[in-house]
Amino acid sequence: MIWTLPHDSAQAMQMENDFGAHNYHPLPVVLDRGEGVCVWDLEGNKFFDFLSAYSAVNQGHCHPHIIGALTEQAKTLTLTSRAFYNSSLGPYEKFITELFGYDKVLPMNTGVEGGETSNKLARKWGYMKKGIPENQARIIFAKGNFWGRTLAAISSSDDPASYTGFGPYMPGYSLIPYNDLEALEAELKDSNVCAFMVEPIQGEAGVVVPDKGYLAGVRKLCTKYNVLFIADEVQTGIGRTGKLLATDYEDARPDILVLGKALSGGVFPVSAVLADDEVMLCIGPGEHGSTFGGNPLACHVAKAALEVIVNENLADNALNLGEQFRAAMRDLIAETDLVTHVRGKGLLNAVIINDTPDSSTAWDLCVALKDNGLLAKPTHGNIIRFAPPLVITEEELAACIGIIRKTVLEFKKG
Ligand code: IF1
Repeated sequence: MIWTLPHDSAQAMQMENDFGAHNYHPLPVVLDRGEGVCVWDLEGNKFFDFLSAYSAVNQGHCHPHIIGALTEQAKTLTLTSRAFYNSSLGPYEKFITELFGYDKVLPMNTGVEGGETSNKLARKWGYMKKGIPENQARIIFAKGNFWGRTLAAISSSDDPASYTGFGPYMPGYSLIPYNDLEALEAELKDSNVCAFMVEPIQGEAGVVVPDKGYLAGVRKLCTKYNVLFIADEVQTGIGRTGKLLATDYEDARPDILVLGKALSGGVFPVSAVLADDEVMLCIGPGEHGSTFGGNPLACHVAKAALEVIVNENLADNALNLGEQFRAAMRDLIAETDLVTHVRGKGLLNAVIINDTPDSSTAWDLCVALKDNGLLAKPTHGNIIRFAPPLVITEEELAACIGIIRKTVLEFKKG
């Protein structure tokens, strides 16, 4: 077999089409290099990255502190499996549990494995500590949720594009409307409910921000009915929404915290589930894990990625520049009927396009943005998510706002 370097973007796209599964519909651009807020395609064209690999690259592409940790550890020891101890895992576990304020962490790799782990922990806690009859444990989710592509994750989805054709589905899962405390309380009265899993802001649903007080209300109701509050902060965590965690905005400390994506700065698949002993010790030796979970390389990468967030005050930067971005979008809304609404927190924002969800307008606008040097992608039809790396400067943001304004004001619907 031969490694054929594509000589241009057209050939690279053709190769993906010929030899890769067709499980995505990417924007027609072939990225070849990244640094900070910017990426370059094979022809050397430069783009501002306003997707950040779905909030996995909060620290900016190829951050030197993270790459340094990666390369150093890669030359030392990458993977031992958990059949043995390793000299990196304990220090990392101490570091991350102290940073987020939990007794313990269970290290995994992808965000969805973190979600699966949180569901196993909740069920086990339900049987061992809440006295739920065997195999009767229920977990409640919010409509519009997205926590990955596994059979359990799609079993909790109400998006036909996620679950159609993949049944039968995981039993013991129920859905309620997002941002609805009455609907939540009605479900929690069932003593077989062991957990409520929710995103503090729904990312894939289109950056849906709940009412102020919703998360505190979830916390209060879960405490009242002895149900575990699982916060899926895979996309909203690690500084993205202007605080270290989106649940930090309210008195809403989760019983189980799920992290992923920017936990590694987009350098390596790293996820983590944090909980206190009352929950975490319900899983004993040999009951859960993964080959790569807690590997030395991931420990060093994640520690460096978290150091960047804290030492460079990236949550504060997200808070401040997010305000500037939404203010600029509100000004733009006043000048055109193409854009009707902007919403978000920190640097997790979305703009609503004035067209039907099944129209191609949002997609066409993203292609036009690409042609003008900014990468973004629609989520659910007429909503465009704008989420740059948190290292973006005021000057870079101003330039990007200029590109978005120019593109929107010049855009002619197809
Ligand atoms: C794809 C979406 C975003 C997530 C939340 C868990 C996970 C995700 C809140 C699972 C992953 C990714 C998956 C990726 C695209 C992206 C995505 F469009 F699919 F829905 F961000 F909104 N919780 N989201 O957002 O983490 O297993 O992927 O590491 O599937 O194309 P993962």
